[in-house]
Amino acid sequence: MPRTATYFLSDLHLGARYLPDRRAHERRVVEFLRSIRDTAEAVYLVGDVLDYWYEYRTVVPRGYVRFFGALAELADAGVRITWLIGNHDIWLFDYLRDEIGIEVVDGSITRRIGGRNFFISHGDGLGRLKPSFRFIRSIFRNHVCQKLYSAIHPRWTIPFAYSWSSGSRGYLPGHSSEWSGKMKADVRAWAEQYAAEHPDTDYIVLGHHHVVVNEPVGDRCRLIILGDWISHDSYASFDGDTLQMRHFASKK
Ligand SMILES: [Mn+2]
Repeated sequence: MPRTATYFLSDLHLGARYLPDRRAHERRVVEFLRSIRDTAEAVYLVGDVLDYWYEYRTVVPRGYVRFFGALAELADAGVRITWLIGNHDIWLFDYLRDEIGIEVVDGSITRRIGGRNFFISHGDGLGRLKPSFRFIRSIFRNHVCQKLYSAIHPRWTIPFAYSWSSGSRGYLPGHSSEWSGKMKADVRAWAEQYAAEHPDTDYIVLGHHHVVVNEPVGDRCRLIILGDWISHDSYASFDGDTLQMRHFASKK
C-alpha cells in the first residue's frame, strides 16, 4: 500500500493523573500508531500529547516508553512526524528531535499537503486570551523562568506539575467539553477572520478544545478541531484531497 495519508491528532494527555488506567491509555495510542504504519506519509501531533514533560539538558522524566517507541518505529520507517507543542507539553526541547527524529514546532504552521493548504496549531494562543492565561503562557515560555525552574530538583516540580495540570482544566473523565457557547463563538470568530485574511486556506486544524469539529468556515475553508484521546479517541486523516474525522476503535 502506498504511504499517502497524513494523520492529525491532539490532546492525548498521556500520563495524566486523572486517567483511570494510564498504561491502557498509552497502549491504545500505540495500537493506533501501529495501525497507520503502512499508510502514513506524515503525522501531525497537534499539542498536549503529554500531560506534563520537562526535559533537562542531561535528564528526561520517566514514562511514555511504549509511546516514544511507537513514534520511533514510524520515524525509522520514513514517516515524517511533526509535533506542535501545546500548553501541557511546552517544554519539549531537542531530546525527541534528536533521539527519535521528529520536528518540534512552537506555535502555528502553514503547510501545503497534497493539493490543499493547511493552517495547523494547538490553538491555545489564538484569539482573545484571558489575561491570566496570557500571563502564565508568557512565563512558561520565558527562557529565564525556564532556567530557574530547571534548577529546582524535579522531585518537587514534577508532582507539583501533575497535580496543577489535573486541577487547571475541567477535562476530567465524564466532563467532556461541548462545542457551544462562548468557546464556540470565540474560536469561530477567530477562524472566520483567519479564513478571510488567508483566502487560500483549505483547512484550519486545531486541538486544545477537546471537541470534535469539522465544519465550514468562510467561503472554502473548513475548521477542524481534533477532539482528544480522553473521551473521543479521535483523529483526522487526509488522503491528499479530502480530510475526514475518525474515531479509533481498538481491536483489543
Ligand atoms: Mn491544550
